[in-house]
Amino acid sequence: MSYAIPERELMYSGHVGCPGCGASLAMRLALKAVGEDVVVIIVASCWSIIAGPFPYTSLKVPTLHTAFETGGSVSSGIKAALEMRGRPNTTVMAWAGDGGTFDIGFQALSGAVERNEDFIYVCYDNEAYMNTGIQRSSATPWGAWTTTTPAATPKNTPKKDMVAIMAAHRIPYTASASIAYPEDLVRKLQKAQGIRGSKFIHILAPCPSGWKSEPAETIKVSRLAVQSKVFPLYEVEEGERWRVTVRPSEAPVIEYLRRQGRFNHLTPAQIDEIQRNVDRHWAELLARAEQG
Ligand SMILES: Cc1ncc(C[n+]2csc(CCOP(=O)(O)OP(=O)(O)O)c2C)c(N)n1
Ligand SMILES: [Mg+2]
Repeated sequence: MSYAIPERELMYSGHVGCPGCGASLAMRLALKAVGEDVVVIIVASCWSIIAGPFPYTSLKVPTLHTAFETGGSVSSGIKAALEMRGRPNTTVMAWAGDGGTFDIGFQALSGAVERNEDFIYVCYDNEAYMNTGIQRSSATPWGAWTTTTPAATPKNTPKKDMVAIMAAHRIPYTASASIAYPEDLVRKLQKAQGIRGSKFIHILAPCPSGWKSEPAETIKVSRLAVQSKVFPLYEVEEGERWRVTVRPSEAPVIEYLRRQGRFNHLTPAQIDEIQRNVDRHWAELLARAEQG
C-alpha cells in the first residue's frame, strides 16, 4: 500500500500554537494535501496568531490575513485576481475558525458559495471563540462549559449543523474531516482541489486550553469524536450524494466526554441525553447516505 500522505512540509516548526493544538495539525495536513501552489486566506482567529507576527511566518505559502467576517468575500476577490493574472490553477484556501464561519462570517460565506466561487473553505472547529478567551459560539455543543456558558448554566442549545447547511447550498463538495484520520483528510482536500466551484471542509480541532483536555491526547480525543459518532466523517457531492467515509466503532459518547474538563459538570441523565441525540443524528446521516 502506498503512503497516501505527502511528505512535503509547508508549515515550519516553531509556530506559536499551544501544545496539542488541533488547529495547527489541521493546517499542517491541509497544506501537505494541497501543496505549494496555494494562497491561504486566514480569517481573524487563533490562526492569526499561530501564523506568526510580520515579518515572521510559520507557513511556506503565500498568506493573506483578513477581518473576521470576510473569508467568503476576500477569497472570492483573491481568486478573481489570480485569474486576471493568468494563474487560474492556483488554489485559494480560506482558513477560518468556527466563530468566523458558523457565526460572523456566515453571510459572506453563504453569498460566496451561492455564487459557486472557486475556492476551498476550511473551517477548523474548536467549538468556541478560543483566541479571545473561550466564549461560546453556535458550534459549541449542547452541555459544554465555556466562559460565557459556565458550569451552572452550560450551553443549552445544540451545535449548528454547518455541513448540512453548506450542502443545502448544493455546492459541488462538502465534507467533514479529522486530524485523527489523516489519510481521509488528505484525500478530501485533494478531491476538493480537483473540483471547480465552492468546496467546504469542516475539521474538528480539539483545543486543550478550551476543552480542558490533555495536550498529549488531542489525537485520541479526535479519534473518539469519530468513533463515538459525535463527529462522523462523511462527504456530500452537489448537496445530494451523501457518503460516510469512515465507519465508526461503537464507542459510547462518555468515552469522548470524560477526557474533557468542559463536560465535567454533566449528570448521568445529561450524558444519556447527549448519547440519544448522537444516535438520532447518526441514524439521520445513514438514512441520507443510503438515499444518496
Ligand atoms: C469584527 C470583530 N469582532 C471581534 C474580533 C475579535 N476576535 C478575534 S479572533 C476572535 C475569536 C475567533 O473565534 P473562532 O473563529 O472560533 O477562532 P478561534 O479563535 O477559536 O481559533 C474574536 C472574537 C475581531 N477580530 N473582529
Ligand atoms: Mg473557535
